Amino acid sequence: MMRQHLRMYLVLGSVNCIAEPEWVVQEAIVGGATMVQFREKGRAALTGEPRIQLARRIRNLCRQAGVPFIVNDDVGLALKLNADGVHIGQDDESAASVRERIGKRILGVSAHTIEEARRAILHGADYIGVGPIYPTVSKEDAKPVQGPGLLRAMRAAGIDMPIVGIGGITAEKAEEVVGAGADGVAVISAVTAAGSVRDAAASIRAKADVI
Ligand code: 3NM
Repeated sequence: MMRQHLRMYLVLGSVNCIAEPEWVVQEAIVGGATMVQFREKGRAALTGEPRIQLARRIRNLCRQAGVPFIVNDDVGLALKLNADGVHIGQDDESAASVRERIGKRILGVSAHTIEEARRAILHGADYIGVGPIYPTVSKEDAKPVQGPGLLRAMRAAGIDMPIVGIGGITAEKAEEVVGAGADGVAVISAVTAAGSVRDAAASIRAKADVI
């Protein structure tokens, strides 16, 4: 089930969207997004009550569509909204401690090396996010580009847990990412900045579905 949720994973916050984020989420779900992460980060990000309200509205859209709703980095918000899960990076609270706080909810952890992936599994992650696979403009503090080779190396090292690739992924590149061993692709700009959000999500989903 987790692998299917990862197929076309939309990540977004208000700063990534030209249009209303709720509309982007709705259109992306119609196009075929299989999971949604609320990631309200960056200099112009919402804070306080407006941030919570936006997260709640996106959660409601996801719930209506039966698509899991994940909160980036903020366990308190995830619990407050009864989100389906939390995604954390290597610099955030430890995976083991987040697992304790969220119980059976989905736990995603970003991993940039085989060792980080192994540790995330040990600490109870349900999936790992691996990136940046390609150059990205959406994350200011992104690590050096890994290329799809890291996905292949992780699979070759025996890591068989659900993996989603992230960073600079477009419809043209999605096939290469799943071909290298990812269960799916996580995208921000290829969907949020597309002329047609719905068509962009649909074409990425079609490419990610080839496995
Ligand atoms: N995490 P886009 S790359 C949120 O490497 C995020 O862990 C990354 O955005 C990582 O699809 C990234 O626009 C940004 O490139 C992905």
